[in-house]
Amino acid sequence: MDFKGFDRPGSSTAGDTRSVKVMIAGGFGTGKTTMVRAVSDIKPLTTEETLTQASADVDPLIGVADKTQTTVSLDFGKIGLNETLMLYLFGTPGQERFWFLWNGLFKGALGAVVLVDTRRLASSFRAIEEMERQKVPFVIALNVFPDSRDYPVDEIRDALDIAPHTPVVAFDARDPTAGRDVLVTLIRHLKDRSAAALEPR
Ligand SMILES: Nc1nc2c(ncn2[C@@H]2O[C@H](COP(=O)(O)OP(=O)(O)OP(=O)(O)O)[C@@H](O)[C@H]2O)c(=O)[nH]1
Ligand SMILES: [Mg+2]
Repeated sequence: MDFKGFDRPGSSTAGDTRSVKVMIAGGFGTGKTTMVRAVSDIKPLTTEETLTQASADVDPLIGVADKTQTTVSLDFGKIGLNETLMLYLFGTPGQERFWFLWNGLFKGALGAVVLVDTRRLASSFRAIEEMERQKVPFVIALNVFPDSRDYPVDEIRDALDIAPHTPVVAFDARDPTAGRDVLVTLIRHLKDRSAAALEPR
């Protein structure tokens, strides 16, 4: 993928390789850590702790009942999309009590993947608001679970109240190839946006 003319904060070039910071965001238990683990070329850094009963009321486990761990700080992974483009992946914590960490984490991010579990759409509202507030371009990745319903994309778009140009793709966070495809969609979206910004008005 050609990445010329893509100079913005959040990307740096060393030799022929461009490094880009990408956030993996989304609501509690939507599969952020799972995605970073699946796609990372290196053994990812994760900061997971055992889920406590104290969080059960604020972050219900509907649909992810066998979940035992939650991210308390961040996930970190790295993936080379091709010989010249390296993505540094920063997974955010999903539990509300750790959201105060988001500000620092987003610094210098070029784009984000927002994971959504369609069985619990509302859990990702706050992440989407945060992308819009911090002006980080994003794609929506629907993490499909066995009992997820197959909603038309337009319905999802309406429910999430996102702009028509924001890509929405469905995938399985456990599948490295599918996760990689989501990241390619994000990079294409970033390129389209920067091309559009350069067009005369
Ligand atoms: N069936 C299925 N299970 C998944 C999938 N992705 C994640 N899981 C499971 O769902 C649970 C949640 O995944 P995590 O990766 O911990 O989610 P997270 O978004 O990092 O969660 P927090 O850090 O607590 O916000 C785990 O038990 C995973 O094994 C998926 O695509 N399909
Ligand atoms: Mg996590």
